[in-house]
Amino acid sequence: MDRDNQTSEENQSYARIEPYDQPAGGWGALLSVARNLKRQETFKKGSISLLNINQPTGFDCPGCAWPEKKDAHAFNFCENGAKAVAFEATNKRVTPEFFATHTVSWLSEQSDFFLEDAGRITDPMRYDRTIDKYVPISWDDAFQLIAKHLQTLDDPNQAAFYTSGRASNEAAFLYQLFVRSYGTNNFPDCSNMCHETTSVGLKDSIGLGKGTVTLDDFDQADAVFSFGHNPGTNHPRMLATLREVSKRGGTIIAINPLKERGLERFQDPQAPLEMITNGSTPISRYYFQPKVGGDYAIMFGMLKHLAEWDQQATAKAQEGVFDRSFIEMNTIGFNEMLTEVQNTSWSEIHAHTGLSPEHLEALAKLYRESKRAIFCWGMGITQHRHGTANVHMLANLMLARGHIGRSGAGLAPIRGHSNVQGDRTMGINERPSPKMLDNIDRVFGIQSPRENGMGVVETIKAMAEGRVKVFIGLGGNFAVATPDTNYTQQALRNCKLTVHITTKMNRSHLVCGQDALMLPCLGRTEVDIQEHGPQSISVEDSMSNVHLSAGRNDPISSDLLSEPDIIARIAQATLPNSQIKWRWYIESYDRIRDAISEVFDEFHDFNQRVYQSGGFHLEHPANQHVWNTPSGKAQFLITPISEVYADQEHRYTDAYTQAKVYTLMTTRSHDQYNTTLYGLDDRYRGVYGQRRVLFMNELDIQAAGFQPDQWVDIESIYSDGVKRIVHSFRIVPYNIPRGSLAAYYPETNPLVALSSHDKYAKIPASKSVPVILHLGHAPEHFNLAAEVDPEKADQIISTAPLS
Ligand SMILES: Nc1nc2c(c(=O)[nH]1)N[C@H]1C(S)=C(S)[C@@H](COP(=O)(O)OP(=O)(O)OC[C@H]3O[C@@H](n4cnc5c(=O)[nH]c(N)nc54)[C@H](O)[C@@H]3O)O[C@H]1N2
Ligand SMILES: Nc1nc2c(c(=O)[nH]1)N[C@H]1C(S)=C(S)[C@@H](COP(=O)(O)OP(=O)(O)OC[C@H]3O[C@@H](n4cnc5c(=O)[nH]c(N)nc54)[C@H](O)[C@@H]3O)O[C@H]1N2
Ligand SMILES: [Mo]
Repeated sequence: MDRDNQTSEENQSYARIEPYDQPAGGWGALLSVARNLKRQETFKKGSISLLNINQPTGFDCPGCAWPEKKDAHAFNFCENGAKAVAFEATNKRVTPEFFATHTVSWLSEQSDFFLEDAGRITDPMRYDRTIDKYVPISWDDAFQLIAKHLQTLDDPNQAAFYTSGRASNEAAFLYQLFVRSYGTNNFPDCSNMCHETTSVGLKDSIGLGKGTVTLDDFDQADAVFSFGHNPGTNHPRMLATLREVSKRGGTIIAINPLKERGLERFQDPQAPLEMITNGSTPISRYYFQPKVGGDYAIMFGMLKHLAEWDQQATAKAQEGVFDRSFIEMNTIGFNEMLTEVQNTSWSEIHAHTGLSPEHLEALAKLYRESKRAIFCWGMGITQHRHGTANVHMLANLMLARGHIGRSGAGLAPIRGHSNVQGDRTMGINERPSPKMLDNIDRVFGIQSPRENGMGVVETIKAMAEGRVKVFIGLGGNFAVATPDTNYTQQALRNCKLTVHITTKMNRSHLVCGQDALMLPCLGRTEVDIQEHGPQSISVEDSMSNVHLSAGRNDPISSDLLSEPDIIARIAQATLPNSQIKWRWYIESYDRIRDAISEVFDEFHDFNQRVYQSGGFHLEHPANQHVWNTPSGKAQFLITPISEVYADQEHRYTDAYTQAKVYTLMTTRSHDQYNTTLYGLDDRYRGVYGQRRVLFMNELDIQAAGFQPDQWVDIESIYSDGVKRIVHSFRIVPYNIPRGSLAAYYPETNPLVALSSHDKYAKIPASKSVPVILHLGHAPEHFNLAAEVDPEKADQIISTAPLS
């Protein structure tokens, strides 16, 4: 059906707000899987693929980085993993004929949903500016074009090489080897928008920027604290683990401004009894709703309570609260930290938490009472101007009670992309360690550049200022995932060449440099056949388990190359005098893995170990109380509260001193994978058929003189005075603390100033955007913005493009 034929009535009746009273998972999840497979015309193929997800001989789910259960049986996937697979394993194809009928200008007018839903790209394409269309190009010509551009730059640092976290270890390793052989460390990475604060913060605190727990620890923990992540949507397989914790009497404590359904109740689609009886398992026993950005003050307050209780106990000659012998043997900075905590008044702490003093004390007590505690966290902790400080504080709390290196306890950052952690391990890092560079140089006889390169924020600025002229993206959707959309897209257009190695079309491919290429690659679900036969790739999950992944499906087109192959061919064309036998590595990926084991000690006997069922685990040295920090000890690090929250002062510009400034978090709906939209519902939050919604506290709505359902424009306020505004968001009354707002990313990315980021890790502060609201009106595309009934799955659905 043509979408223009839909009556607006039909659309509006589907676009609705309807609170969801069911648990997360359950029949709703199964129904959604079936619908999504149908929509992608993949029912048969998709179902075969689903059985192979996360199996010892199958492929790694591209959905998230949550580890697989060791005793994987028939199913080891979830609703949103199934959507990710269906989206990749679709039968829909974007062919040269498609591009011959559509100009890039026309495509740019279409929604992000339309672009990606069009299907898999089948052929390498080059942008032809004279006709404003993508036209086919041979692979060889494409590689020559890249080579020509890279060879004619004045300085290798004028090129930047982006990685999105789905790239395999093998692809990532070759990519960094090529880029360093070429001569730069410019590795902007999706991690720069995601868990970089974790990587930087944990490296400072415990010597390595990774989590310390494994799945087994969840079997022994007595308390699991969940700070700022939404497993029901983003890591649904984690709910099965949390369900087990809850069932055996462990305490789960959620700290989240939004009441997320997955953190409240879960019906496990793989537990027959629960499904048949329509039962569910409560997840969190305690749910604390701080204001957005309140976590730092909360953790600071927890420490202050612990310190006071410790003093009281020792005064009575009772056992203290802190693990003094652990602290003595393993750490530095404890007393300095305590002094800072003691010198900070309760009123200063309470001003920023958004919790009542009683609730804060109760939370601290829960932590004090736990003998084996796990801290989990996600974007609610990392994507703040004080994200690294947040991570330091998580580590402080854990170290103070000796919870690191103890079974059933430790730090569990919940990573996003399925191999984002592995890409970093493989050397995708703009600030590489000298040791790694020395190893690479020794093994390959090259001279890696020693100066640090650029991450995402610096790269955007450099492109805008003409200092970076070639942008190459290994996956991802840089133009949409990054902050300050208008500025960023102009920066990309400034480039001489933009290249995207990709499976599906997205907006980044339409924001072209003078020259632009789209290079289609194999996806995870597809078989990758090279000289020595079918190849596997490897990935590292959120808990440092490394294992193989091999697709089974026939490739969607005979003209696709694998990611490692594309990288090797770019390298060969660009560096004709290189001593590295690029294409030789592609004949068998075992050779890439052998090379990896020569560079990284922890990957010794890589091939031998990774072919064992389930792969192998990379030990975190901190669990053996080995601290690879400058001091050789774990480090307590504290930032004064006044410094953390000082940036709030900069929000007010003269023109707006009278306006109420809210803090907006930009977050994910249930029907999206980052910039990929699967649909327009956010089931657990009761939103259907639309995405331009703004969650707001009822009292704030009243106080501002607004009404539910009213349309508003959102404007962000930064001291640089640049006007950043997005139009036509519908107010949805919601259980969210006063002063805090929530809306979906990426529609709100135009609001996030590039300069607003964590000081150390430079992650854009996309969870704390200072905004004011203006009265608005329904979007022009409102009829299009309404999704059609999902039962009519073959219909086109569309959202308005980014403003
Ligand atoms: N289906 C699906 N799966 C995904 C993704 C996806 O888009 N779709 N994305 C993948 C990626 S790359 C990532 S990084 C992860 C992201 O997974 P999450 O870390 O869950 O990311 P968000 O959806 O942004 O949700 C952030 C959560 O933090 C809360 N929050 C916001 N601000 C604050 C705050 O100041 N304090 C606290 N305590 N909480 C806060 C929000 O209410 C929300 O529950 O998921 C991965 N998995
Ligand atoms: N405001 C705001 N902004 C954010 C966030 C937020 O919470 N709020 N979250 C941030 C986070 S956590 C992240 S990780 C980033 C995500 O940033 P990115 O990783 O850049 O974005 P994705 O949307 O995951 O990329 C999707 C694209 O990847 C391509 N793709 C999919 N599979 C493959 C594959 O197998 N190979 C290749 N080569 N390409 C493939 C497809 O073309 C698809 O369109 O966004 C960040 N931006
Ligand atoms: Mo992420």
